[in-house]
Amino acid sequence: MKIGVCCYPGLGGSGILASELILRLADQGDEVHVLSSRLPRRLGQEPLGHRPGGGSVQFHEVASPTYPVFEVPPYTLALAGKIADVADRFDLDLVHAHYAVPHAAAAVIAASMSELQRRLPVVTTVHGTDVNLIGSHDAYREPTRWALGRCNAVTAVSRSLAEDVLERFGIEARVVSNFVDVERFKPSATPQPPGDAPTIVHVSNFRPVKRVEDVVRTFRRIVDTRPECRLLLVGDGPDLPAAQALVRQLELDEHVSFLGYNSDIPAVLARADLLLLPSERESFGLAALEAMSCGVPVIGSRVGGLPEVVGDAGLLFEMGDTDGMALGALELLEDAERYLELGEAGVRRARGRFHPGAVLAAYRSVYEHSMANALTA
Ligand code: GMT
Repeated sequence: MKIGVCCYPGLGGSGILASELILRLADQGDEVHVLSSRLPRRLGQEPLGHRPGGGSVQFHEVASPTYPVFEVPPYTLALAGKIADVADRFDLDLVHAHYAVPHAAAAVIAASMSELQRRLPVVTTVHGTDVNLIGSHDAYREPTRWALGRCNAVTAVSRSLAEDVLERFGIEARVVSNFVDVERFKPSATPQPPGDAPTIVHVSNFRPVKRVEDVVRTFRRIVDTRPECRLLLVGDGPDLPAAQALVRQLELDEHVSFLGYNSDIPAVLARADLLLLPSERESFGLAALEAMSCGVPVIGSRVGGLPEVVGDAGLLFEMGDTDGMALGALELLEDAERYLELGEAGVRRARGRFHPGAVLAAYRSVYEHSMANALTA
């Protein structure tokens, strides 16, 4: 198949998931054309062009030229133009947009612009805040509803998010969950209970929905009982300064390290003892799945798709219940048997229902249906 994929290039989960999907499609023989404002970070770590399985990955940069009249360059228009151009030049079979705002609208406009002899099918995967936060903002809600309604298929990364799309936009989405690269994210050695100085990790883009300050508060409670614990904060984003200030205020400097984005996340997780994810929203929680795949139990909030992902591989609490999370973490750190059970459950779930093979097959079936229904439309 010849597939165009548009996604955000940063280290957000939607860009990571899109990149992992792109690489796997190409490794199964597909010709994949990536459209984004810059090369997605995850793709930058891999050789592009021809891939071992006979397929290929080509990157097409979407430039939004500025002009003195513009206060903000119109990226959606530039993206639509680029998708239509690539579709016509390479005779694309389909476009897959990741994160609806504004990729779904750009892809739908491109499908109308394209000079292909047939209609270009559009599949959009919604990832979370493109539906229940920014996508529901007055400025974006109606264009997003319009665009999703014109896609040949809409997929959602969890049941919880599919319910949100139905409730907010009246659109049925098929659930195709995210997956994890179980070869990169794996336990370091034979599973062991935490040692004398447990390492707790949080990985995120430090946006307000992640409640990074709750991570620090929860950790403070843990350190009150287990002063030898360490916290590694991985990632970067707007709430980083607030997190740094709270670490100083709660006198945790000696216990906390800020690792930024350039750390080797699979290696950090493989050495971790617990992952903390106390988010306000989480349509899926890719960081939780990555930790589970490494055998690391998750302590988090019971929101959105997190219960579907974590299942019996962690302990979830009411959002904001930092005391509960701290107590849960302390209990697990003390109970080797239960700790190992949760860790094994995580590895089992990651290698079962969240295995790349199963998810890829589901996306292929969505692509085939979309191509068939575009022909009859
Ligand atoms: O929706 C977002 O905030 C951005 C998006 C991203 O690009 O990181 O995150 C969402 O998509 C991820 C991949 O599907 C999910 O793992 C995250 O749970 C989801 N974030 C939220 O729902 C807050």
